Amino acid sequence: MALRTRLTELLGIEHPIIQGGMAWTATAELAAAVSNGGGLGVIGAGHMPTEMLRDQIRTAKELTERPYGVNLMLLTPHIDELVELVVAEGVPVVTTGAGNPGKYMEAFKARGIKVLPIAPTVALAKRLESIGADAIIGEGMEAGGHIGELTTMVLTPQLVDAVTVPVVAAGGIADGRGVAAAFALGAEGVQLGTRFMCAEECTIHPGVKERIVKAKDRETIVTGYSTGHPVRVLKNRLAKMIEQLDRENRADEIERLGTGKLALAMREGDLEMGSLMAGQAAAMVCEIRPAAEIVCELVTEAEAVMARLGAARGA
Ligand code: TUI
Repeated sequence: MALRTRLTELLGIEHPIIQGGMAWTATAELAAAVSNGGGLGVIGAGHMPTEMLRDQIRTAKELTERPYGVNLMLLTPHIDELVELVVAEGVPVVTTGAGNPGKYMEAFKARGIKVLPIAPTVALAKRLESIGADAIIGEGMEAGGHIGELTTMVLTPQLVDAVTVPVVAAGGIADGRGVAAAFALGAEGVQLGTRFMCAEECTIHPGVKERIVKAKDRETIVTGYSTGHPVRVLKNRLAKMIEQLDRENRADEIERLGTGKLALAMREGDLEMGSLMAGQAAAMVCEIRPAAEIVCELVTEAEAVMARLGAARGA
């Protein structure tokens, strides 16, 4: 089974499946497991101290011979230092989120690093292509964490029409049907976060995995619109408190209340006062499985869907 596209060619991977680089969640262990399964595993740098990211990169290098990536969250205050580190370590692939990586593009390219920025709009995608992005990850607002305004269904085909580099669809994809749908929209790869949170190798607190497995269709909410950085999370006590502050436009207090809460959820398993960033696809994640099995199942299912559609057309 193989879905070969310009993305698999570009990254030197077997399957066009990228694992979202989730802060406090996507550690070297998860990234290596996804890469060993033939996808692209990605370490989520988030607000990680530089030394910790160095350890994570070195661990990934020990655990896999295959390409892997690092996601850089551009809002982090010490981003310059993190960029310097990934360049020095020669990380094969960088994905970026929450901003425009333009300032760092030259440094990445000079080291031969493939750059896949996440873009929530067509305008930003075009700008990023013009400064050398190797592919664009279009993330719809079904995704977890920090999100844009457009849905995956609407964003993906517009990106495909607007840029010539490969487009990767993200947001709301949890199974092979979603992969096939993304391909139907013209994407040449997909990125999944929430599904990989429930990989066996994902080192988050087991309580969070259980919450995702049990999640129903209306379990997530978007909070923090008043801060300019809306985030999708699973509903809990913290989300309700932030929702109230949002209504009162108390952005400063939301920032204060939110500090450290992602780690509180993912590392300590505080399901009520932690920030349970996850996408709408949580409702479609029903089990905890090894990452390589998830990658394999996504591809096998997607191929079956596409074969079925092809057969239906021919009938
Ligand atoms: O980055 C994400 N998801 C994230 S980052 C994160 S950590 C965080 N915590 C609190 C507040 C903010 C972040 C949790 N989840 N996804 C990729 C993504 N990037 N979604 C949206 C964007 C984005 C937004 C604006 C990318 C570029 C952008 O550009 C604005 C501009 O033109 O500079």
